[in-house]
Amino acid sequence: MTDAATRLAELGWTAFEEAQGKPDHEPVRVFSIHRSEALARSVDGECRVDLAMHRALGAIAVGDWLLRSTDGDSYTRLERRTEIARKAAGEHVHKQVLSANVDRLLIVSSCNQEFSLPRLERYLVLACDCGVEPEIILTKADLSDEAESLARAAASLLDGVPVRLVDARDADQVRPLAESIRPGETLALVGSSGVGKTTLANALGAPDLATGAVRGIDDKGRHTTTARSMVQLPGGGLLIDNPGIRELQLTDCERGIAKVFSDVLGRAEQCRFQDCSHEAEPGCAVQAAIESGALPARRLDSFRALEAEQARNAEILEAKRQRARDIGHKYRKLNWSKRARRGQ
Ligand SMILES: Nc1nc2c(ncn2[C@@H]2O[C@H](COP(=O)(O)OP(=O)(O)OP(=O)(O)O)[C@@H](O)[C@H]2O)c(=O)[nH]1
Ligand SMILES: [Mg+2]
Ligand SMILES: [Zn+2]
Repeated sequence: MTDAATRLAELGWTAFEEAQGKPDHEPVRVFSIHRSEALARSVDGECRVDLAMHRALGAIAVGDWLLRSTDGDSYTRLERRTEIARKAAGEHVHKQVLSANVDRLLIVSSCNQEFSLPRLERYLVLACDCGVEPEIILTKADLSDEAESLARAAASLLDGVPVRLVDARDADQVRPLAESIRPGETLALVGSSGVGKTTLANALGAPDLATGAVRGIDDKGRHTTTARSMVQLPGGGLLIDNPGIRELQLTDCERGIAKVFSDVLGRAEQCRFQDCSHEAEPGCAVQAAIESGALPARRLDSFRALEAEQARNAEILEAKRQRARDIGHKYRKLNWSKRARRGQ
């Protein structure tokens, strides 16, 4: 590879983006987004993208690839290899892309009151749905006597999911994770406030990022990190640190649910009735597995809750998309009849 090609690969450029490249256009990757500008990096160094001047770009996310025309006058966003999206916080249902073109999602949880299997299941569904490799990092292992059993419980949630137990402040304990990062690989840290995402980023060698103490009573963090940003790690690889997520609400993610809950769905296929609700029907294989102890009842509850949530949000999103399509259609019809009247 030429020097420029190597530097581009180090920024996370892959064959997927290469296939979308255009002559006379320079690829730049978005590292952070501020009110009116995005900070991006190309093989030649840092650059700023004035978002007010380039409104046509639409919503961009940290990790996005843009193509800048040689005169610097225009930008286009490349199609995303993967996107980590959730239902945006608040009453209204709309999808918010948290990070783009991520290869591995580091789901961070801590060995204290914050640890919750249903929460981990949510994040696993998110990762599996968007085709990103999930990995669970349990921090604050130094503060708990039951860290090993929490790690086993976390590993039972998805076949083959790696689980690492660490004191995130200790670079030696974080080293195996650091050594597993491939050059040009993009990782994103997600999890509640105060679990140690930024502490972990610092232990991985990220340039100094601020961390904050948690409250004594309930181990909750104080939302120290307030903006998403990506950094280049000294050993290669790119890392996106996210602000703590209060509540991860899923949108349409049926694929992710099917993957994470294959134990429930596999048994559901064996039920006598195809439309079994797994309550009290005769011949229900799911209830039989729960009674025999092969399937924890908690898994069925989690599956039901997530399935209902994604279906609700997906339905509202689809209705919105349909409304937007209808408005577009009416608008095009109106323009067409105006042109027809003008005899164009
Ligand atoms: N004992 C111990 N403390 C830790 C560990 N990881 C993080 N901490 C401490 O937990 C507090 C919160 O850490 P942060 O890294 O700021 O947490 P965060 O997840 O980035 O939080 P937000 O930015 O608010 O989302 C800091 O005081 C850290 O020193 C750990 O593994 N062991
Ligand atoms: Mg932080
Ligand atoms: Zn059933």
